Amino acid sequence: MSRKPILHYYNARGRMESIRWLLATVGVEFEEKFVKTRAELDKLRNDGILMFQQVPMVEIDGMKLVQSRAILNYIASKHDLYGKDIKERALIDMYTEGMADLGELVLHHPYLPLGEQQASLAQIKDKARNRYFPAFEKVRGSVKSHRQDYLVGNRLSKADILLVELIYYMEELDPGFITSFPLLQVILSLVPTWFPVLSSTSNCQTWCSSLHCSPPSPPTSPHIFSQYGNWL
Ligand SMILES: N[C@@H](CCC(=O)N[C@@H](CS)C(=O)NCC(=O)O)C(=O)O
Repeated sequence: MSRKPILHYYNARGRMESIRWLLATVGVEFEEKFVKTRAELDKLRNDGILMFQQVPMVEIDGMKLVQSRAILNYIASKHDLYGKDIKERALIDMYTEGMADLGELVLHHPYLPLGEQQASLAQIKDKARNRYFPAFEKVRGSVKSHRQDYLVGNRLSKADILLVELIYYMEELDPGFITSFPLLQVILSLVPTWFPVLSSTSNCQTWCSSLHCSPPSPPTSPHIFSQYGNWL
């Protein structure tokens, strides 16, 4: 039996959270080793296991993978969340790169000096409302006319999962945000049907507790990045 993946990152969402979402969705249990101090990060670096001296790092299938997108792609390929052919894969990449562009703004927002946060929040809301989510709503509209429940093709892909993650972040930053995008709002109600792992209560608890936010309801806890100060 293969070992559980081990996730090395801060006790925060950050660049690891999407990886947690994919693993949790496909029902793969994982261990977390939180990097709690600068000295712990330096130790990982000095041990030579962080190729670019950065986390996330995931020990999986005998590899020590870094670069969050490479890790996501590996998990998506392994668990059939990456489309049925290269055209579907191109669409999945195109959509998830858009999500990542918006996600970068969301990721950096809590680290900004307080004086810059208001402008950053306004920029995030503007780009989400006027650039990224209208585009995803349009995709959703076109697939809905084909009576499909997924962004790409006729099966769940990492694009669906990462979109749901992003919706939760936007709801946290801009409560009620998703009501402006009714077709995307429907996706939230479909989440339990996508994830059979959610159908039993115990699995649901495992799934939810393995994530820093708690689907299927939007997260409400304060953002935990703040406790890591400026050594990240
Ligand atoms: N492109 C990398 C970026 C990784 C990254 O920026 N990691 C940060 C934490 S979120 C880090 O390790 N920063 C310390 C450093 O760059 O020295 C990825 O997506 O994994």
